[in-house]
Amino acid sequence: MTEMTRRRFLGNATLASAALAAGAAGLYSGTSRAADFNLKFANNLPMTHPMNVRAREAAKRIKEASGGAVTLQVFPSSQLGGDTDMIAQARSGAIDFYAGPPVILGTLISAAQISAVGFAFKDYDQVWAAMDGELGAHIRQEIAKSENLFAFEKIWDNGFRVTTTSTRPIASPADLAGMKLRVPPSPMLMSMFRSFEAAPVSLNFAEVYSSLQTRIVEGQENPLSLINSAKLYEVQKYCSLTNHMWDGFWILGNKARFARLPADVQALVSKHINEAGVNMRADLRAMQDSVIAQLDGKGLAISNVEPDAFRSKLREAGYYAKWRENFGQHAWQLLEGTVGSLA
Ligand code: X2X
Repeated sequence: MTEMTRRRFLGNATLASAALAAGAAGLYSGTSRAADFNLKFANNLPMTHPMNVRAREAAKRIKEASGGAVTLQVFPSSQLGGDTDMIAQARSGAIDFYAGPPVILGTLISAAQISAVGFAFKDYDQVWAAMDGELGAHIRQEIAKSENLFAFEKIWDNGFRVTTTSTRPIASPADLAGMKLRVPPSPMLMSMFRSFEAAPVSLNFAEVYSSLQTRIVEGQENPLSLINSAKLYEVQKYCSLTNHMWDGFWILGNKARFARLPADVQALVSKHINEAGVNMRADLRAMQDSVIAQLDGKGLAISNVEPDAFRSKLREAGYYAKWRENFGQHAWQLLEGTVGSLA
């Protein structure tokens, strides 16, 4: 049975005949051969984060369903390099799949960062309506226009970004003035924190913990679940619930490498990657309530902010006008169709 399943996935004629010959000679059992398709998935998140828990589960399901013919190797924690490197590797085909945050993808494909406009999405209902709907489809089309990348249908979740600091809590935009804050390599985040007159420093996530520990920067901004799983509470004092933007991860594939896979392998991989994404969204949502209590228990001083003051400051700084022009009227309308007017 296993061997028959394997054969179904041996779309490549050479491999198929080699397998048949080897099988006829009784040279292998279905479980002892190396995989025929060995795929690599790299990302920047810790092994314990729902992204990697679900990715490993998908890998297991893909292996089982293909009788061992297809393996998906998961490389968490920027093991293959920081995001800037991973994007380059996904583009060149050195890795098959990369979890690309819209904010970082914006360095390459500006249209991809529209989902990260500051204080746009108010809750997850708005996020998934837009990202599983027309706005998401528009963004995937823009990504697919790039020479060598495409995005799977279901975007994965990172979360609503909040701000942690070691020096002072952030209650109003004025508290951000002059603050040395780590942000990902991201035009959108740079633009936003410059509009707040902060001093944003762009660093890959792999360097966040040490840059906070050595106080090269005073703070950083990331979703609560990641602040928890990356243990940033060990090197930060305050956590201000700015919820200044939602961010996720497009699972990006290298076009040429994916196109070389047989159609049934493509379908199998797509199904399990999309399913894993939907499941990890639910995992993160289920964690949301408990994570604040956990971080509080670990000594972070957590406080709320009033978002209106932040939104007004961005408006006054011309932030929304600038990005509306950058993304164009069509895309902006798709965003405002879900979140309401941003002007
Ligand atoms: O680098 C970050 O801060 C992270 C992990 O949130 C992203 O991937 C954008």
